[in-house]
Amino acid sequence: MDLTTISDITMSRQVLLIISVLSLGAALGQVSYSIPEEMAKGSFVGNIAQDLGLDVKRLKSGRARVFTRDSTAYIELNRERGILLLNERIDREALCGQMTPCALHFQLLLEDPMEFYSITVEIIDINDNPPIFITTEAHFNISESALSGTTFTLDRATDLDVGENGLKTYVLKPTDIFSLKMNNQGDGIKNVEMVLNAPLDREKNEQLSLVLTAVDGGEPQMTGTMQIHITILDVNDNAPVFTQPIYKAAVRENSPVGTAVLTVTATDADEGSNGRITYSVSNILDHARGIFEINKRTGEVTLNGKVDYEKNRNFQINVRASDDGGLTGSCKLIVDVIDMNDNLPDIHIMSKSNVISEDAKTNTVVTMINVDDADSTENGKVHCVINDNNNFILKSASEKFYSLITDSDLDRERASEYNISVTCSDEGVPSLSSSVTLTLQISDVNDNHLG
Ligand SMILES: *[C@@H]1O[C@H](CO)[C@@H](O)[C@H](O)[C@H]1NC(C)=O
Ligand SMILES: [Ca+2]
Ligand SMILES: [Ca+2]
Ligand SMILES: [Ca+2]
Repeated sequence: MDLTTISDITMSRQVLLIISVLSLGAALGQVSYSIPEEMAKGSFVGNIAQDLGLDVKRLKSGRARVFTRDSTAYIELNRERGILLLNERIDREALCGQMTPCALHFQLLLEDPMEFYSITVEIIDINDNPPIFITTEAHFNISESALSGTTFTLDRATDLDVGENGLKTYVLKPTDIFSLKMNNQGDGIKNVEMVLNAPLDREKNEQLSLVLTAVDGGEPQMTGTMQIHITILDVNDNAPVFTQPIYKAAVRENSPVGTAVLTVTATDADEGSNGRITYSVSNILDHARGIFEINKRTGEVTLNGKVDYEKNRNFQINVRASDDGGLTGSCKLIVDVIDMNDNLPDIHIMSKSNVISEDAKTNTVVTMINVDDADSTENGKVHCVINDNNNFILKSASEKFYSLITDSDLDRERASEYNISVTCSDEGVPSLSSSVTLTLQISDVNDNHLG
């Protein structure tokens, strides 16, 4: 009486005939058949007359018929041929769901004398249902900082078939970032989870797509799939980075407040506020304080004070870029000041004779002059000249030093006083110049004899 001995489901029918020891006179025996589901109406089920050892005439005379307690008569008796036929196509899933074995139980009744035989027809499952996911798309939002080993529960699939034809396993692809973990929960139902195996990086890959496939164990195998869409959520894992570590700029001295110096730029790979940059001046020496201003949104550096080449020829400013999450990057800004010709030559009389004797010899030094110009290069190169070229020479000792010397004999009687103007000009364009006037008295010597 063991139906589980029916092992080969590809064998469409197999008969077990058991003649029971009778307890109630009329019940004579039991016959079992097995047929696959989904056979067409009219298909042969079993040769009942032969299997019970009954003559077809006896079937006729006994008005043999099939008796079922429930109303559906799936199996009918062909009395003329003594065989059982399928009266209606059977869907095992509709008839038994997940119950196994799935069998029809009915009796063959005969009259004169009254007899009955119990007949069992087992309906063998065929693999006519694929595994199915209720929802075919799943969406996950996963932080890029999620740790390896984090698990995410996936929806299970169902397969209406039973046994080997039922759901067997799952496959997740691709396998580089997530793997699949199935926990058998004891009742044969597998809990499916995907496990993170590799670090995520939103900046490299913001969307991931995977396919979960459920497969059954039937032959041929059937499958069902679910798309898994993953959005990687940003965390603030990138600091702002300047496009250059050092920026160089030049600004003319005396440029007005508001003059643009240059624009620094930093980028941040993160998203939204994690990537929104605020620029600021982070570290500035006293001499540069207040002279430069940075636009915190655009990074444009402008002049906010006066730059004077003669005071500072260059500035070094540290600029910081901060994102809203508090990460920072920095760069250095070196600003050279371009000299403008804004200084007059400065004439300084080092020593001076106010009076000179008229018999002083040629080449007598009368005055020593030091001239300086705070500007640089051409703007600071100075040449001095005098207005009197007859009696005096302005002799250059070095670039910055001049001596005024006598060039001829002086004669008080001709001129008792000289006003010598010294003019010093730089080579700037336009040139700037300054002048001083030296007044020199000629002292008398008794050189005119009365006669
Ligand atoms: C993922 O995040 C988006 C945007 O914040 C949201 O609209 C969506 O509902 C989230 N999805 C899930 C599955 O949490
Ligand atoms: Ca089936
Ligand atoms: Ca199946
Ligand atoms: Ca990020």
